[in-house]
Amino acid sequence: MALRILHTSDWHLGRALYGQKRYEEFDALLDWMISTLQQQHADVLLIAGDVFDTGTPSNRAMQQYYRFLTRVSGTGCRHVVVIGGNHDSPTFLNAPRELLKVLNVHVVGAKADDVADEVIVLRDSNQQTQAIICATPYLRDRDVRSAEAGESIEDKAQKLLEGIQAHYAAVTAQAEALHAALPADEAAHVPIIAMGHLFTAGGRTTDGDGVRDLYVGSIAHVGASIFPPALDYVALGHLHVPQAVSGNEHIRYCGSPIAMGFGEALQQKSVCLIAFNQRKPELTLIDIPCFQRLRQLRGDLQRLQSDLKVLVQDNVSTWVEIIYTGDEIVPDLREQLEHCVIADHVIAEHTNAQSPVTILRIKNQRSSALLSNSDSAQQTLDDLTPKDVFEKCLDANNVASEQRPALQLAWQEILQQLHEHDTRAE
Ligand SMILES: [Mn+2]
Repeated sequence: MALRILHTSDWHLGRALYGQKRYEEFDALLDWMISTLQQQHADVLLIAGDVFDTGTPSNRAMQQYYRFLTRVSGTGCRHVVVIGGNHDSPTFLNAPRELLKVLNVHVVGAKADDVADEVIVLRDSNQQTQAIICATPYLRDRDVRSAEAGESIEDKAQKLLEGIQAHYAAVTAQAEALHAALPADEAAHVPIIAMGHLFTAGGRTTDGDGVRDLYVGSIAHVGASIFPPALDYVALGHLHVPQAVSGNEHIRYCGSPIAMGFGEALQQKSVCLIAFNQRKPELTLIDIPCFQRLRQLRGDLQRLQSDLKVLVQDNVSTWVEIIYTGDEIVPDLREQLEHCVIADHVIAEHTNAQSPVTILRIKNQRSSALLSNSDSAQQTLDDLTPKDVFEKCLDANNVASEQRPALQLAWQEILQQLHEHDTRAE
C-alpha cells in the first residue's frame, strides 16, 4: 500500500489571544488530528516547526504535546517527525528525544553538527524502508553563517542564503547516498522528503498572523531552487497561509492549523495528505474545522452595534476584536459595546447566562489618531509593536535621520537575539 504522510506545522501550542488562553481549542484540534490520522490511514505525521508558541511553554501546553504523541502511537500512524521552528527552544524540543524515539517520534530541534543526524530513515514493522526524511530545523543565522568584521547587511544576507542552500544540498546528498544503497526494488517505492522552517521568496502572509520575521532586515528569503531535484516532496513550516512555493506543487506550506490572529479569522485552515505512488506525491488538502470562531469588526458605533447583535443571535461562541473607525468621539465606547453584547443576549435568550460573544480587544483608531501627535497617555503597549516603541524613542530623543538606519539595524539584531536566546539551554 502507498505510503501516506500527513504534513502539519505551526501548531503554536500554548498560544493566547490578548491574554485569552486557547487550551480547549488546542484539545479539540489534537482530537481532530488523531481521528484524521486514523481515518486517512496515515503512516507518518510531520510537524514542520513551531510546535510551541514560546521557548518556555506552560506545563499544560507540554501535557497536550506529550499526551498527543502518546495517543499517536495507538493509531496506525507509525512515525512522527518533529523539527524545531523559530518559536521553539531547540534544547527544549531535544531534551526528551531519546525517550520519544521509543515511540518512533523523531525530533530534530536544532541543526545537527553532523548532517547525517538530520537524515531519518523510516521503516515499517518488517524493517522495510518506507521513506527517507531530511529533517532540517529552522536554521539560525549563526548556524550557517560565520560573521566577519566590516560586512554590509547585503554581504550578511548573501552569506546566509548561501549557508542555507549549502546545508540543504549536504543533507539531501546524504539522503541520496542512503537511497542509492537500497535494493533496487525497494528504492523505487522510497521517497526522499525534506522538512524545513523558513521563509521562501514570494511567500504570502496576512497581517496579524503572528509570523515573526526570521532574519534581520528580513531580506534573506530563499528561492525554491535551493531544494535539490532529488527531493520528492518538501514539507515546510513558518508561513501560516497554506500555499505552494512559486508554483511548485510538491514544495508546500501546509499553514497553521488554527487562526493565530484575527487577521486570518476567515481563512480556511488545512493539513496536507500526501500519498506516494512509487515516489510520485499525490496531494490532498484536508480542511480543518474551526474550533473557536474569531471575528474582527470594524466601523462606527452604529455599525459595530448591529454587527455584534448579529453575532449574539447566531449563538455560537465568538471572540471579537473591534476596530472603531467612527468620527464621533465616544468616551464610553467599551461600556456601550459590552452592554450591547450582554443586553442583546439576555433579550434573545431570556436568561442571565453568559453571552456567546466575548470582546477581547477594542482598538479605537479615532483616539489613536487624535493622540498620535500629542500626549499619548491613553496609548498602551498593546497598541504598539516593538518597532513602534523604538521609533518613538528615536523621536523623543530627536535622533537625526541619517543616524537612524544604523540604530534601527542594531536594534533589530538585539531583538533577534532576544527571540532566539535559548534561555534554559545551559
Ligand atoms: Mn509559526
